[in-house]
Amino acid sequence: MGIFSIFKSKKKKQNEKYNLGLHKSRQTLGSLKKVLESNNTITDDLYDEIEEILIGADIGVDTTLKFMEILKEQQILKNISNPLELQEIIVDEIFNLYLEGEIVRSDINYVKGNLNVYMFVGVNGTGKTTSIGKLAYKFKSDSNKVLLIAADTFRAGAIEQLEVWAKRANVSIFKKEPGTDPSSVIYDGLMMAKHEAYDVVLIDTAGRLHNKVSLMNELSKMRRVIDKVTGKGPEETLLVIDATTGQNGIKQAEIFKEATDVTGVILTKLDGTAKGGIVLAIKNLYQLPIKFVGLGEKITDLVLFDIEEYIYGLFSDFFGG
Ligand SMILES: Nc1nc2c(ncn2[C@@H]2O[C@H](COP(=O)(O)OP(=O)(O)OP(=O)(O)O)[C@@H](O)[C@H]2O)c(=O)[nH]1
Ligand SMILES: [Mg+2]
Repeated sequence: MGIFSIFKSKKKKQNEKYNLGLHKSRQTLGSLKKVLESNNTITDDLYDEIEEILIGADIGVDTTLKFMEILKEQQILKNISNPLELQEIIVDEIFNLYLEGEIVRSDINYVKGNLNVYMFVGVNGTGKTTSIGKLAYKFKSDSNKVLLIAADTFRAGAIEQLEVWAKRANVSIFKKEPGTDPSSVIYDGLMMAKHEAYDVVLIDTAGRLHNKVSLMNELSKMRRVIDKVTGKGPEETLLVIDATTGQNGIKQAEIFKEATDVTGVILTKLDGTAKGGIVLAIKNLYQLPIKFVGLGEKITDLVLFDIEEYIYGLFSDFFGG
């Protein structure tokens, strides 16, 4: 049974955060339903319209073309002539496309009783600091002792911004003077975390993109420091990507992926875009799991990525939702 039938038969209850956070994207992809309804037969024109909507939702040209091939294949295979029956194939195949031969685990690497270190990287303004604040709150709510390390010593105001989040989440922060070498802040912060038996350390880094070589050098220096203090690398290095920046934005983030060992993606501002298809583009482009999505600006608006909730949120009108 495909995911479509499961949703349909279970009359799945909608996750409110996904429902609200995806309302803009639902308007774009939701127009698929109207297009399917307004056609009596399946024609090349209908396929062109579907393709246009998917590209407009930022699924990415390559992924869309791949998807369209699958859709046409399945239509022939299943002998479908009523356009509305394509709904089921669309939903099932988007699901399959995301899962394709992949690490789909979206939960975060975490070992109770250990010092768990998470590093956040990405282009400036993508939502690194905000996501750290939200995650700190999550970890704290799960009874962890949490420390934020202010290793963005570059941008004016960055340390203060992290302090505000530390207060909101009611967690500790380790900071030094602006302009200090980020690796030395990380070293001292981690030493403190080790001695004071913290469970979780979240490291904020600067988002500037100067040039690739110096970015690489700086990020590998940070990792060496983490290795040295903890005897292992970070549990996760999370690449933070802004969903509203579209295909160009995600291309920029590629530099970070090349510069360091990224283990997963946090996709922020999904609530601010009608182009929620970017989830599939990232998967296709980076072959990285999306671990969390930002669905708003409140401290509780960062949720574990769940492909089923995502697809249900996008296509709820297919299910009469
Ligand atoms: N609507 C919405 N806004 C978000 C989300 N995540 C972050 N933002 C906003 O995005 C803006 C930038 O966020 P920051 O956390 O400062 O981004 P950053 O990556 O730390 O930026 P730099 O430190 O300059 O590199 C802020 O105004 C946040 O409120 C989200 O999921 N939804
Ligand atoms: Mg920041």
